[in-house]
Amino acid sequence: MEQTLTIIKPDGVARGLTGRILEALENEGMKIVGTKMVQLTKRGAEGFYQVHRHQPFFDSLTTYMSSGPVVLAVLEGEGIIERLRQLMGATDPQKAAPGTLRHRYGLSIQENVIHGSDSLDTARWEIAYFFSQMEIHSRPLNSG
Ligand code: IDP
Ligand code: MG
Repeated sequence: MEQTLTIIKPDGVARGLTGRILEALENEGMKIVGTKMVQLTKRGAEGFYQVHRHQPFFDSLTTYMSSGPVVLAVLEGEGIIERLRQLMGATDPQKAAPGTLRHRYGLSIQENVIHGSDSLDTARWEIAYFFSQMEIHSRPLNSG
């Protein structure tokens, strides 16, 4: 079954939006199969966002992403990668469609409340960056 990684970013956790965002995901039928709160180090954020290392916003992005705790979650379901991206909305909250999480809660193009993997390969890599197999509960207990 397809899986994706989501992150409630430091601005979302700090503003007390964790519950509301997880509820919105579950209301859309997205199944949470792993979750934890962590505070990234600057190095950890740089590793996670290494594809953006040549972008002008890289230093600012990784400073922000390591500025406070984040809530990580692995979501599972058919077409979950694209479904999450749709629910998140465009990177820039000002351009995100009404009803999307970034439109509702995003503060700026950087502090845009939520991350979602953008492809199958990225999702696999991002999930493995943060979660061990034992931390992902994609099958019912006692299923063999
Ligand atoms: P995405 O999160 O919608 O996939 P990406 O282009 O992958 O967007 O960028 C990763 C993250 O980097 C964004 O979510 C946002 O936090 C930050 N970011 C993207 N573009 C800019 C920018 O132009 N200025 C500042 N931060 C940016
Ligand atoms: Mg991206």
